[in-house]
Amino acid sequence: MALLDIKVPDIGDFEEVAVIELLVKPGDMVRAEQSLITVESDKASMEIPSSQAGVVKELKVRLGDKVKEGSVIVVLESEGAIVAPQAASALASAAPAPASAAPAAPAATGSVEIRVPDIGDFKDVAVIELLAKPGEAVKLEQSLITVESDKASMEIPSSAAGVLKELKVRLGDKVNIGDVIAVVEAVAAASAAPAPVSAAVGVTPVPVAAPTPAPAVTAVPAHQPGGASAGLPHASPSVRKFARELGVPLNEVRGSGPKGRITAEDIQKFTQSIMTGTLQTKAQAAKAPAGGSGVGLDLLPWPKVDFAKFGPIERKELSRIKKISGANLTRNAIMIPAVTNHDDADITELESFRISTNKEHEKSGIKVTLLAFLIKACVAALKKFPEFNSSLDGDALIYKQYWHIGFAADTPNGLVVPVIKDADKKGILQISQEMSELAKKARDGKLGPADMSGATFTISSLGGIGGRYFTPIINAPEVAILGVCKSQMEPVWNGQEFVPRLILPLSLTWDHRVIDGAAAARFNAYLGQILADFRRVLL
Ligand code: CAO
Repeated sequence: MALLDIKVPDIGDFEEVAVIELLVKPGDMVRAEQSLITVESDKASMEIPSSQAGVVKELKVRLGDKVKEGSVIVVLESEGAIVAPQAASALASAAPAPASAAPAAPAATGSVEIRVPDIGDFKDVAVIELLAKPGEAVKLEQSLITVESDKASMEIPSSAAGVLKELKVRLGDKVNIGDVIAVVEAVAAASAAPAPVSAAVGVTPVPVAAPTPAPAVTAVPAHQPGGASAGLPHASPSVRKFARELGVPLNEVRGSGPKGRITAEDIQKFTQSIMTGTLQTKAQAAKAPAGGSGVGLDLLPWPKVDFAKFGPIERKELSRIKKISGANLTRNAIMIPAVTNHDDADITELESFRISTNKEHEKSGIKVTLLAFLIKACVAALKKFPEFNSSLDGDALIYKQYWHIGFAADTPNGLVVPVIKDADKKGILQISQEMSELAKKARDGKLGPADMSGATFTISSLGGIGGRYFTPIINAPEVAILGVCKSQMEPVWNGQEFVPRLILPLSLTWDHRVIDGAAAARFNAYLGQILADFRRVLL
């Protein structure tokens, strides 16, 4: 065992380059040639590999640090003999293009053959990306293809501005120095050098691969908006490889790294969004037939509107609660064949009982709420119609022998659903008290997972706010939810005359895979009867 400093090799004209990615962490086993960090100048990015196999003892650099030739980046516990740190100096020939070696802008008209430039030790490198299509206008230095060896990947730019007439290579083709990769119908650039340029012009000098270990270099990656590579995805070779392995279209991934660089994590998140169905690739969207294929949702992609075009805007991130509940609500709204039945309950007597009870218990500090009565009434209805207190498990129903009732609570950060456990065993006073405690915890953002789990049925009450009826979304894996709106005095025909009664609007949403319309109508009717006269619970 020996401790070995892995240093930045000779990286050509690069004076000081920024560390933009850490690819290993202390404790990681690394292979010889495995990339340790990615550095970037304004001309290129490159991965600095380890010259030895071993275990990372210490990372000597942090994101944003500036490094240059000879800077120690990692201390490695090497398994082999100590390797002279200068090993990396063999990289002299791996120097990427000097920053100053920008190509002379060629002025050419007519067909220009674009050839693979001198790419050093590379032989038979594979074409891994086609970055332009025939018919497209290409700028001078715009990358046309990406090639990759096992050491590095690089983009081959066009040496002429014009229209791409023909691509001479296909994905997977192997190319060598001098091979024609494309034909561009060139237009003379105003700023072009007057000297005539032969058709097979030399392109932007590109980084040269070196004997082992070579930095993996992405040529022409300087990702400056409006720059030559603007519009091209900005990612290191290993990230590109990772994206290719997963079939992720890089140009559809939003980079979260510095200067919009795409990181491995961005690729993972993109893949997750595709897998969970929250995102579609352009190719998937294009394939979606108008009538749907029965596979997935085949939805159109989400409309992208530049709102700022129409007026001033402000962008604010969704709260954590909204992000989590949004994903759940979307799944529940899409996956459950839900139906909502609206009904009314006469709560005239119940409300006067509630008011008198509150007067009686004034000193106790407990406020008896309508919601507490609703919870008790729902428990009675759930006991009478047990499928409303069930959950789907594949082709089976799980009937729960407990009655835990969730209630939606509005908080400054979004909607949460605390749960009154064993509501069947508790009285109205206890439920009222627990509800007020849970509602306070909810508003203070102090609810724990235990406070919000285990519900068998949920009530969403907007009664204190207003409205008539609404269609609540079922809180899966529950199979029904009761929405309650504001009660109001209404004239009700009692057979002889209209009498003023306090009417409570109810909206019951139910999962049609589990519950039938008739059962839902019966559930609502029974709930209404109990709310009208709680003595019915005793029958
Ligand atoms: N009809 C008429 N008035 C009602 C009522 C109803 N259905 N329900 C409650 N009220 C009245 C109460 O009488 C009380 O009035 P006073 O202040 O004059 O006594 C007032 O509204 C507040 O009621 P409350 O203290 O009983 O509270 P609540 O049970 O209505 O609400 C809670 C508690 C946590 C449910 C509520 O704060 C809340 O967050 N509601 C919003 C839930 C929600 O957002 N649901 C939508 C989910 S779908 O997006």
